[in-house]
Amino acid sequence: MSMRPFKRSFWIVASLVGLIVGLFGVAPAQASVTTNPNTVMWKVLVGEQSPDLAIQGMRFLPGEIWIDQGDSIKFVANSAEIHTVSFGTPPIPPTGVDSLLADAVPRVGGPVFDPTAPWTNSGILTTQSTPDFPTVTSYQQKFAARGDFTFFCLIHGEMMSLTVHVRAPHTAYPHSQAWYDAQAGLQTAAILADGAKLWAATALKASPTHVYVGASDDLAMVMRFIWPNDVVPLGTTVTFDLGANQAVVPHTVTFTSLTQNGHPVDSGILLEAFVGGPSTFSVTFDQPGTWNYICELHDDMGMVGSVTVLP
Ligand SMILES: [Cu+2]
Repeated sequence: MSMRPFKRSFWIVASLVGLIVGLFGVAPAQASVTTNPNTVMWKVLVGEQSPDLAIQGMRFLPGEIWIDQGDSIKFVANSAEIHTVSFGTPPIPPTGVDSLLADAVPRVGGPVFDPTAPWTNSGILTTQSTPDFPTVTSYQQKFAARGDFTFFCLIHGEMMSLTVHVRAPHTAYPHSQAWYDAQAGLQTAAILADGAKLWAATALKASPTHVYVGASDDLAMVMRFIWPNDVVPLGTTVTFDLGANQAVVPHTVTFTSLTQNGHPVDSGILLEAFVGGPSTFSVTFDQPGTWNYICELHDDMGMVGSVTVLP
């Protein structure tokens, strides 16, 4: 699939509502800094996805972890969907795609977490790099300060957060990495099941003339057209509808070869009505043939479809 320069940028709009709600409720905890010889390295997964990339989760796993002063955490990208590990208040107020990218892309802070810094950021974590902006696959922080620290994903806002409890050196751990990993496995299964349920429920509402453009709640996103391959008679109007999204997830309906009145048939960015964008797009098919279309933001996750128009 082609990658256009603007491509994933708009994806980031997904977070704006959650972000604006979420950012300002998180206050840095009190911290005391000492040194100790501990070198335990913990692992936190960032994002979840189904093997076909259709379902994308919005969680850190675990979402809460107890470590000792001097320990480190390695955050590992676990999905094609982009995420960040962030703490504090972004330097640029996130009012749009450009400002959000300007905050999300640069890594801010050193290898040792400083809770007194106004802003700490991992850069954009994803398993699937893009030429559109720099990304990373992992991020490491050493915790030299004691306290309770809540990190969040700048892309998905407060619904995706991680609380790190940093306790005195040699405090007994309540859980092992194996326990967290086992929990992460269960939670991933629950997230993917939630996405599958959402997908199935949306499919029940869909028809060849009413195609849902993705589906989402605060846990999972379905990066698919539902249903993606339709057959209709000539002259049929098909409506593409964003209405199965509870989270703000932008998509496009972009036909790859169909033109009407000399113009490519392309919805542009569709957003839910409450963020001010159009949430449906209708096309009346006046030419027989099979017309392929893609979501320009998520085609690399397999979000593509076709309408076959019978003569
Ligand atoms: Cu999409």
